[in-house]
Amino acid sequence: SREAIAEGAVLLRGFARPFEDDLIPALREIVAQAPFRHMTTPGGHQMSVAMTNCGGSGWVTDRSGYRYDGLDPQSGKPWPAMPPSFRTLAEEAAAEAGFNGFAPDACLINRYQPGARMSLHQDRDENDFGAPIVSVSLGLPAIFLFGGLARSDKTRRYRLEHGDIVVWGGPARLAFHGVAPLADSEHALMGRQRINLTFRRAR
Ligand code: MD3
Ligand code: FE
Repeated sequence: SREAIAEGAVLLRGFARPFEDDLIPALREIVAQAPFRHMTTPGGHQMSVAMTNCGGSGWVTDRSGYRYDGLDPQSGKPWPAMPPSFRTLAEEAAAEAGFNGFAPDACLINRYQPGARMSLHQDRDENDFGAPIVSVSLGLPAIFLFGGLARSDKTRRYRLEHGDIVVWGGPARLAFHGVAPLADSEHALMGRQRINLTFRRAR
């Protein structure tokens, strides 16, 4: 199903389900090369969400700031390549939402264990805000908070479940958003965690 949640933002419920048998093993291989880690924000706080990346550019944060980097700072090696199944899924979801020709060069992989959250923020470390962001939810459900262009704008809540995809483009691209603390439960395929893949055109 295709549900407009704001101008430029489209929710595709269950769109990733036909891909899960390819995504989950590919994810395991990425994590074997570039393990999840809790990065430090410029303010010196450790994030409750653990992260890794695949693709030519990876999002990183440390005391010096947020940036995209072609190398994993933990290993000094390039991030694992973006698996064909990841790229195809992101391209097909973007096209379904009206963004033909999306060519992501970055896939940030977020791991939420029970209690992990992401406070309200904007994604503005990318070079081209004309490209959408495609986000894929796997595992436990989460309450996603979607606000407006000002931090103080009221937020709406969406429950994102395993297999759901949201495509964020146009005027929604710079909206404030966040994730409420993950409730503890067990998912049949993914266990006690939520994984979110965010595909971006970063550089
Ligand atoms: C709305 N991740 O990694 S994905 C992030 O579930 C991030 O892990 C969340 O926010 C997560 O930066 C939310 C949904 C999402 C991603 C990017 C957006 C929503 C967005 C950019 C603009 C507006
Ligand atoms: Fe974000």
